[in-house]
Amino acid sequence: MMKLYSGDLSPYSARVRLQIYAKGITDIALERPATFGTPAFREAFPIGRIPVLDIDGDMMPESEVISEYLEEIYPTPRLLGATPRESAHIRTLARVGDIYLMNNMFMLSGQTRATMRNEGVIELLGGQVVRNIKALDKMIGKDGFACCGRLTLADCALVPGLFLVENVLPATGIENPIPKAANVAAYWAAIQANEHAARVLAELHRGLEERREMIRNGSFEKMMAAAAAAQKAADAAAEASQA
Ligand SMILES: N[C@@H](CCC(=O)N[C@@H](CS)C(=O)NCC(=O)O)C(=O)O
Repeated sequence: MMKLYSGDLSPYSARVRLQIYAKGITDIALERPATFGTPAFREAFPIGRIPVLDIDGDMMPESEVISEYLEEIYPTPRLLGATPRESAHIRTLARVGDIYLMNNMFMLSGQTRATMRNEGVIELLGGQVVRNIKALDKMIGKDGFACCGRLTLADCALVPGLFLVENVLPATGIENPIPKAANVAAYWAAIQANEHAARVLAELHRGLEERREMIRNGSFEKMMAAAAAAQKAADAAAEASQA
């Protein structure tokens, strides 16, 4: 049985989970990797990030690559287009969700903690998010879906991206730009009623609450410090063994 290494709060994992739910796939186990955040995880998975699809021991990283692979092996219901041009448009919108929203938001997320705050980083990455929401406003579908009048891989990437913009960006001090982007706001209100989107959004909210509790009680800061120290020691040991 295939496994998807995933986590509630991981937006990239949520993107693949939304695809799995929308396709009705039941033979992929969802698991949080026991070694996530440790040198052992980075040793096993060089990029060191989730999601990873475990195909009987063959490890496939990167959410977009996993999504395209799942589209090929579970072709129905199809979350790409009915024509090559439609598929290209779906992929363009998915890239807005991935590169222009999620990536900037993921890099910004540490900035919500006082110990990490750097105004230059917030201005740079937050400015990109605001600009990209304006771009999305000119591209997004007006019938409750990102495009094509049905759920596609574009929605799979945009839903977790917009979740982060709404719920994490304001904690950096930047106002949520979604309400001022009328088409994005209408899409965002509508897609949350989709049962598959609602399911991943509930998981993302659960993950965010757990993270916020860990930040409040100090255990997140301790966990991050321990992970950084363990990685530094592992890197030093690897360097020494090569010398
Ligand atoms: N480009 C990657 C990004 C994945 C990613 O950044 N995952 C985050 C969680 S959402 C992660 O595992 N971060 C761990 C780390 O940065 O050490 C993808 O599309 O899968």
